[in-house]
Amino acid sequence: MHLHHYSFIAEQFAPYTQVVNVHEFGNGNINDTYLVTIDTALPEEKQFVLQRINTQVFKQPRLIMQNMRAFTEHMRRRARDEGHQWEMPRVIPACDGQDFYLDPEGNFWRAISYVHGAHSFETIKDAALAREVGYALGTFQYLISDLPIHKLADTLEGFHITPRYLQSFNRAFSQNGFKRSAEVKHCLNFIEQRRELAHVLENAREHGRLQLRPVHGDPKVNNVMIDESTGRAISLVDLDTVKPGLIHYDIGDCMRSGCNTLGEETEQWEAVEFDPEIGAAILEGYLTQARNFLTVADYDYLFDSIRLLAFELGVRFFTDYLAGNVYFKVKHPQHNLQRALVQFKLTESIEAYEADIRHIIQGMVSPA
Ligand code: GN1
Ligand code: MG
Repeated sequence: MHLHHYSFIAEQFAPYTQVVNVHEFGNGNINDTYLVTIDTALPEEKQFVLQRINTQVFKQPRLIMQNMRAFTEHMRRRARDEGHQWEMPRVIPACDGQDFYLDPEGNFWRAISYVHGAHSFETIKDAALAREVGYALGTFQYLISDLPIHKLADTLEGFHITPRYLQSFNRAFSQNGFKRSAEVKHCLNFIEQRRELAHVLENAREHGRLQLRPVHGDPKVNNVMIDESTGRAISLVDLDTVKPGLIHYDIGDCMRSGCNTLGEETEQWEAVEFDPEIGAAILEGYLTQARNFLTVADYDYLFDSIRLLAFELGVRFFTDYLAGNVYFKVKHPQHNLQRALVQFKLTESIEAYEADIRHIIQGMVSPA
């Protein structure tokens, strides 16, 4: 599409103002994201985020917008009432008052405010940032924790239910005649050896040990907004997957993202490792907030969740590779295979550090 076309879309959310610039923003694997600059004197309104929702993945995008209205308002109010320095992106309505714009081709567009004076990082370089990332997740979960889950629609059915991803893997595996390179064989073996693992959180939920709560769904490092002047986390963005779930999905996802300091896009998958010091700092920051709402059973599944979410994402990438790259955006045909290898190597490293990670968690449950 042409810049001119994007300006036209952006204008649907900014009537009466001149659109100065629209450029691609971030590197999301699902939606298309743009940063729009408009001609206004108000610094906090100069830019906003414009997104085309991938409706192959999010089949009911209107539900996303409904959720977003409900929980952002709730969380903003709670943050203000309790004196938290915290920002929630705002939904920007289109000219006709709706929370989205459908273009003539049927694409679903929405606009949200940009968290002004803040930026995010792709990977974690030091313990101070790690603590902020953990703090961001804890604060987010805390501010949303009193919103009854029935007020949140399910925007993506089956999201983070690991056994379902294994079923999809089975289907993709049986339907596709693919070349079995050494890497593919490695992934197949890796999954085979860990099938049982996939059920750990869902079993705990079925047995009543873990309960559904509102979750973020995608708290990876680059979704944490860090205030440029203070270095403190002030927001956790990318809110399409906020829905009822297990908070362990969030903890595991945040840890698999933050503790892989080479990043999930590295081509050197064999060098990927879990960094236990970064892990300890993320958990420390997280628990400053989460200590108030975690149960004893919640702590019991922390290690499992860290291991599981890395494994799950590996299975998801590998399945998409087998299925012909239909879910995650790719830059080349082997991209999802490479990403799967990264997550599996990370899983292996988490397994190797199991005793240390459990020790770190134990020390935080009962501080000396
Ligand atoms: C996808 O689109 P993005 O990058 O925000 C995915 C997450 C994965 C992530 C891996 C809806 O998120 O679950 O963890 O890629 N989102 C969805 O980078 O599937
Ligand atoms: Mg996302």
